[in-house]
Amino acid sequence: MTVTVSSLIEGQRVATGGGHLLPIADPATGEVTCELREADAGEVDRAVLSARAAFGNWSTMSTDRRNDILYAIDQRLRAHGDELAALEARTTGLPIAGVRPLIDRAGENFRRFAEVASTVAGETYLQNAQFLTYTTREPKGVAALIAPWNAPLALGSMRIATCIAFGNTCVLKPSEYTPESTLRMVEIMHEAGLPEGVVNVVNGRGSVTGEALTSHPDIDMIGFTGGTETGKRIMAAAGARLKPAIMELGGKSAAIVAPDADIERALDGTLLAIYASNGQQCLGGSRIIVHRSIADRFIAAFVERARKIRIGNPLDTATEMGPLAFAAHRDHVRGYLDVARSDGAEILCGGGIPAGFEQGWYMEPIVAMAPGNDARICQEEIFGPFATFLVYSELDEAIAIANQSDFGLVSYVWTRDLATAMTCSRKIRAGTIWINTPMMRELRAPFGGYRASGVGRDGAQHSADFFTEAKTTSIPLEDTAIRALGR
Ligand code: TXE
Repeated sequence: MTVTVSSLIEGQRVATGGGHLLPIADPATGEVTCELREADAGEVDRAVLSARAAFGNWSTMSTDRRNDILYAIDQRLRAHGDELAALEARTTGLPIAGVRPLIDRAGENFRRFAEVASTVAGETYLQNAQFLTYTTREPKGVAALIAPWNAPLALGSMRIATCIAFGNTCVLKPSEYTPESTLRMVEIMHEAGLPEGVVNVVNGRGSVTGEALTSHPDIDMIGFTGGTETGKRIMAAAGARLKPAIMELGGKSAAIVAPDADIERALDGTLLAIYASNGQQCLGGSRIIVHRSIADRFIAAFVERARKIRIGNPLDTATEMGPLAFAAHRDHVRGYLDVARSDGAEILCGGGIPAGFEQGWYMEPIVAMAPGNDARICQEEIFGPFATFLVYSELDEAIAIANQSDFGLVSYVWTRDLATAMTCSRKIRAGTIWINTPMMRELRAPFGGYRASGVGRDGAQHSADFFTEAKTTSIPLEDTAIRALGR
């Protein structure tokens, strides 16, 4: 059965419209199960007008009242957790065991940023004895938000929560490969009491719907999570209209495994960091840099574990790796097997189509040994289950390898030595350093990338700074003299 999806404007799914029809296949079977009716520029314009119309009430609603709604959204998303997790897993190919906690995380995004909004305060300045100066923060306006296909609900809810918690309204465009789950999430948000027009969803290709949205004259800022090349195009559109943009882009993150590391924990952590979410994550630890003294043992154990990863249907709770999101992306990732060989790298395992999974976009997790960090497989974001090993002797060499990258999103360090940990924390040029842990998010802390990994930071005060305007007001405390001209 094929469903047709399109936009959601003023709290309602848009049923009619002449937009281009895009077939969307189920990643596990390759069969078309959904048709996306693409929002054209006219539909995008309606969505922006809806967000603008809703901005007046939403931006002037008391923070406490807004927070009541955000807390209700958190509760209702959690209450629909199983439904949303099944929809997200089926339409993205992500194993449901990994997706289910991400739905609670989506709810938490609204709770956390409501908490931040309830603590936003201004400053007062009395250093100039003649004046009282104080600052306030105001909602910025209507945001164009663009989300990717690798974690539609976790990343889409982060974009929405950081925007509306501070009194803004928005139009969100999910990826054209995974439109369904975001529509359902936003419907549930309205059932929780979200006023119509605060969050609108338009679906379609980036080159059509995405460009119509980011270049719309009546948007005030842009929030984007996606690839670096697309990020450049969106920042160019923002620059043309002088709109602020926050960008969470690609990565090619290093995981350093020191000789004193807890080997079992480092194995678990490095496997998870590259193969979780079917390897499709910007913060994937794709370059594993192991100390020479433990390299043979560690890599052999890693390959043995990679070969045993349970490949299966994303809706099966035992599945550890499902199909990649769409056919072209699976081909893109497998294409790097030839790149690796031309790099002079050695493929240690994986890359084939698992027996019994010829339907859909399945592939075996890949492990490669690179000849050096200048290899393409070490420099280019593959964005799939493709782990690349490098070997080092001295810590400064490992840090130099980690930093020799266009990207700088996150880095992982496995060590029991405090000096090693602090040296890596200080010297690795990446937005987040995880020591002895796989990825974890502290939403109160800033998150974002150096260099090609992004512009700006999400998280607590950093999101408040981006999504509000700071205003300064000064009032004389006494009759101050004013120079009289022209008397
Ligand atoms: O995502 P795109 P793609 C990386 C990863 C991947 C590469 C390309 O390396 O291989 O990006 O992936 C919308 N104006 N990541 O092409 O193009 C698009 O419709 C406005 C990392 O699948 O970045 C979608 O909604 N919007 C990333 C969103 O941008 C445009 C997650 C992301 O699409 C647009 C995904 C335009 N001109 C991919 N062009 C992460 N950081 O997690 C596209 N879009």
